[in-house]
Amino acid sequence: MRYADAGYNLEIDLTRGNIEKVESDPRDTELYLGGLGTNAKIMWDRVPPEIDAFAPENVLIFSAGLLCGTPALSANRTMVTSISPQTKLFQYSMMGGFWSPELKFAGYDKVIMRGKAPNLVYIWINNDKVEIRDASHLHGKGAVETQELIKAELNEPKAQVAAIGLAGENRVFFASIEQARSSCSRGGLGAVMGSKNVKAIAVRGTKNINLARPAEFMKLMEEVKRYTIWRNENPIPNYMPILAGLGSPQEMKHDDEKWHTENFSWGNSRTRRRGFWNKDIAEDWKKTMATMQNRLISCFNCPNKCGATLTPPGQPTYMMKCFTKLTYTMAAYSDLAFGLSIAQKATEYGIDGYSGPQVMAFGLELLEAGILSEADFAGMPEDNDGKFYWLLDRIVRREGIGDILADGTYWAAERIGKGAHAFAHNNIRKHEQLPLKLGTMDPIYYLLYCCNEKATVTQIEGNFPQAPFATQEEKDAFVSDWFQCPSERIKEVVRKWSFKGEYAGPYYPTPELCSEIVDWQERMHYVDDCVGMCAGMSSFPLKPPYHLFNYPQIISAASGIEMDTDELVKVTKRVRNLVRANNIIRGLRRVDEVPPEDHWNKRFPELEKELLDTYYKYKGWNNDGVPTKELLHELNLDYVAEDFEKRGIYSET
Ligand code: MTE
Ligand code: MTE
Ligand code: MTE
Ligand code: SF4
Ligand code: MG
Ligand code: W
Repeated sequence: MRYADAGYNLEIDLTRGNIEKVESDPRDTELYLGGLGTNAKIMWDRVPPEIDAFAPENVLIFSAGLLCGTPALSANRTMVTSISPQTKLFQYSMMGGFWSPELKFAGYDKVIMRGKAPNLVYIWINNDKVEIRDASHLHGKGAVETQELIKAELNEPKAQVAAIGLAGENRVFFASIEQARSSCSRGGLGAVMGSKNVKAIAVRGTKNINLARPAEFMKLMEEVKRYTIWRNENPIPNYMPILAGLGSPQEMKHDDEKWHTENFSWGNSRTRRRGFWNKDIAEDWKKTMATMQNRLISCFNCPNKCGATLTPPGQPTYMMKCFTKLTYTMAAYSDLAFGLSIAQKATEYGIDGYSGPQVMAFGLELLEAGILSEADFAGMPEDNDGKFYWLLDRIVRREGIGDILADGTYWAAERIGKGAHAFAHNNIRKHEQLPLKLGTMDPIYYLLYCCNEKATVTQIEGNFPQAPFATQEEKDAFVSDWFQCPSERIKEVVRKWSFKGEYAGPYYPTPELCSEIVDWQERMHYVDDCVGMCAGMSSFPLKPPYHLFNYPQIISAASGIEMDTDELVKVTKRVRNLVRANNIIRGLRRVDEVPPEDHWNKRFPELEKELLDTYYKYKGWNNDGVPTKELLHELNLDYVAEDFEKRGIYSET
């Protein structure tokens, strides 16, 4: 009997229309847990680096995590994995909501798609009955609309549907996949789905997932629940309200946007607007939110409510959360009402709320600079908000200038030439980043920006505070009940870390300490992305209910896999290196691990070099960022080392 795992994957060959239910290898679950981990193994085995993102040979995987479908609070993430059209690298995006528990209840851990359907289809998984159905009547339908249409047509109101919109069908490089209140947003996986002619995947399941030691598991969950309630009643004092409690950043709950609007950049990540936030704007935006917001909502089996349903006047209702609240507003130098209204249309089209607005602002900047001409924008309205609506329509249809912008800022600049690359200035690995531009370099951010394998979300949010606490009392108080922290050294950093003096950035924490902190933050992200846990209960907030010291028992009681903290850390290392290996064979090297050049006004080239050197060494990678043979051997990844050897990767100078 399999525990926690359903034990079966669905293998779908879209070209032939062939569907197989295939038993998975329990040894892979032990080695890679599930979700991101086992996805990375499948990608490694099946998709060599010569395969383009849109080639039929590329594989697109929708995976539940190991704990999804168990009663574990907030275990609801679906990890979607493929090759990204934008970065040309291994991409994983994820969505919460309700889809992956439903897949587990239907009896599967993953849906693995290869090939390309001859015409637009959707997949309908109803327990043991799986069909590929015609979707020609859904051409051009919205990503949210499609979910409702499919449920109605199947007469299955309880089915969970993940769908693409027009942007995905037209292979916009930043097309998303939308599901309920969730979105698999970054890196253009919606375009990969579109390239396979798959409009949606609907799933309904009514089976159970087995637990290895149910009584023990439920006892552990009681503790998680108790601590979650306590932690939500006790937000971290003097910390940004959106990050002081649990969950993903609480943008739907909080109205005060002074910090974002004055510290993040507006337009195409250009202008910081000091002194922007005032009483009138605060009142206006508060009113907008009060008018449009219906209620706060959760994902499957989660006590938090990070999302909201919104109804902009005269528009359909949609779901929103986190920082997408502000990206359109700030890209267009407009107000919140505009941002929330255009986001409804963009969600229906299915585009990433981070890249989308920046790409539009980038287009307008090129027009202003004379690199693009009026003729390129023929027909565009005069008013500011109208320009963005117009551009959105052109991009998702790939019409005129929209066809070029639909490739994202990096590839658009490549096509436009004439110095356009200088305007694509906010990318990591060819992909738009959040428009955050800061004064002085921060060494922890630096490493996460450079080296994070999920380059589309920096994952800077983590169990370590984003800034020092102001007073010694606060520092000591914070550390006093920090049982989630794995090392005394890291606690010592929080006790000492200050805004000024000997223990201020960028030289403190030292590169060695930064490596240790970043390694811990990453580890937590990798566990979450393998077991399908929401980061909002684990790797994102300070002092979360899930951590390195209860995770091993929870995973073990659920799956029956022998596990302690050391073993769990080893698994995360294995997965992290396997994900990286997928990128190394696609050419990723040290030269690619750079933050946007103007991310900080003040840079420290020597310190930056030392940070990267130290971090690589800490990780067991060579000076070019390639995992060494010794490390790969230690992690049971000899097959990766052999492949690197064969490709001549170790003999490069
Ligand atoms: N959970 C995991 N495991 N991995 C992640 O990257 N991102 C968080 C949160 N939970 C994240 C995660 C962030 S920042 C947000 S805004 C929400 O998930 C996004 O929710 P969605 O993907 O369901 O839309
Ligand atoms: N794009 C759309 N369409 N909808 C969203 O909710 N969330 C943003 C961003 N882009 C969002 C979006 C947020 S808050 C985060 S953290 C990232 O997507 C998450 O990226 P992922 O889904 O690729 O993990
Ligand atoms: N980048 C930095 N430097 N710091 C952050 O906290 N958070 C990520 C992303 N990139 C983050 C970041 C996530 S999940 C979101 S949704 C957005 O930035 C907004 O994060 P914030 O609202 O905490 O600033
Ligand atoms: Fe969803 Fe928020 Fe719960 Fe995460 S913490 S599962 S984003 S409601
Ligand atoms: Mg997502
Ligand atoms: W977010």
